Amino acid sequence: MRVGVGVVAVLLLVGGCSGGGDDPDKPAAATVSEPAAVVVKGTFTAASAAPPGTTAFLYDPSAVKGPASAVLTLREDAGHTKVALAVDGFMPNRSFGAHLHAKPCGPAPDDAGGHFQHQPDPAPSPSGDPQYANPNNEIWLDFTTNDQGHGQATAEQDWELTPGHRPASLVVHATATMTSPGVAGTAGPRVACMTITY
Ligand SMILES: [Cu+2]
Repeated sequence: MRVGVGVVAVLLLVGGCSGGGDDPDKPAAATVSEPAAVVVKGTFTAASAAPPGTTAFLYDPSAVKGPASAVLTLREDAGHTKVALAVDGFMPNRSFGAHLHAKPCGPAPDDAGGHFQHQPDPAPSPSGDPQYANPNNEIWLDFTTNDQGHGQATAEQDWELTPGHRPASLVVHATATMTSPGVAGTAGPRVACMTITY
């Protein structure tokens, strides 16, 4: 089932309630099988000291200025996927690369695997082919922080995520994402990672 079905179900439920009182037999919105939006929040923990169960790792302490956190929102809307990222606590006035990756985060930067791709590149990973490693086939969320270390980014794709094929993590990289053949999609070392839980 596509995540978008959940959005439709919630809208119908809201519409049905507008004409009269609440029907006690009607299931609450919370029982809809899939959420309208997935919101993931995390505070990055130094990977070297991360306890078991950690879902947001910091690999490079020089990328942040004090405690750093992220909020990632994924929303399906009429066949489109809308993703929003907001971060705080990163080094001010600096550009970072950011992408959604295929695997969950772990203590090692490479644990998150390669980029999530809507149409997977048939070539061995990592994919540096711009035909696949581009912001229409992947989800890129590069951001530049302000004076306060706050950054934000949005991306919109004309395809939907499905439970069988969707990203598992957000990875923040040290530099902005490159687009040239051979290096397309690369953005320097991985500085932080947050696992996406659906
Ligand atoms: Cu990446």
